[in-house]
Amino acid sequence: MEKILSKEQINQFQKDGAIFLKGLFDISWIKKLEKGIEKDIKNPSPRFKSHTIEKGIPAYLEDYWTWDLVPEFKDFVFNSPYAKIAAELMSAKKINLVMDNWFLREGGSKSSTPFHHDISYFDMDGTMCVLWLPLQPTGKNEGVVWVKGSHLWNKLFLRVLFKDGHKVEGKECVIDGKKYELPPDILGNKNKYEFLQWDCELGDCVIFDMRTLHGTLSSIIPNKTLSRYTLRVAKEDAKISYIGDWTSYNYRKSMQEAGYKNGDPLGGKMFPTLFEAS
Ligand SMILES: O=C(O)CCC(=O)C(=O)O
Repeated sequence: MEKILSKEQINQFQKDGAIFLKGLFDISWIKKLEKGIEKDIKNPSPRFKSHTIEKGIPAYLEDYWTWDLVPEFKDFVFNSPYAKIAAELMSAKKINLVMDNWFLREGGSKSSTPFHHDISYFDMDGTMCVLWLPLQPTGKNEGVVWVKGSHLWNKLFLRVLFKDGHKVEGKECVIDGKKYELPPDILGNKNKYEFLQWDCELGDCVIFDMRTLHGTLSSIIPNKTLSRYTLRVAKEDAKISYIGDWTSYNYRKSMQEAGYKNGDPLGGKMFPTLFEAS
């Protein structure tokens, strides 16, 4: 099968923990996802939320795990080139869905994304990556930034809530020999870190390792509404691993009700296979 990415791009992703990819997605996918968000807002899932506490001001909105509720998202998840790109980046034989989200920051919203890494939000262990696909042209000071190389720190940080105030959930602890620490104060020590940030045109994206720290760095508040679709997928080494009490209660409950047990490989109804090397 013909390769989409070069060896240099794959090496860069593995070294930096995030890579900018120019024009990989056809504009028709972007329009489709935009339409998906419009539909989702009109008929949201029970998981839809605003991270902005004050009412009546521009908000920072999110819905997740809606791929099987919104046909536009389902089409993207199964038929866009992402699963194949992810397989190349992670040298995977097989790619399974972990979870989809969208985020929409209304123009003028003061709410921001806390620095976090996605690995601590999920009851899974293994090699995973995340697509960050802006649905409007988004300047490098208007989205999130990535802490270069942070996926290789060999650290796990507690989950931080996106709701204003950015509360850290749970306490420092060791679970199954893995230490979960308080996330570092990135904003208070900006000069200690190297950041990756890119201007994105329509069709451009960033793909990052599930362990790479990212969040809002700039204090500039975009005056236009910006949205992005994000999609997490896993390589064949990923397993179900129920971790601390801070992981999303509803998500875990549904996984347990669907019969997923510790150590199970990904697959089945909730985590379908999206790509398999022939
Ligand atoms: O784009 C955003 O607003 C947040 C994205 C993010 O932090 C994530 O997908 O983990």
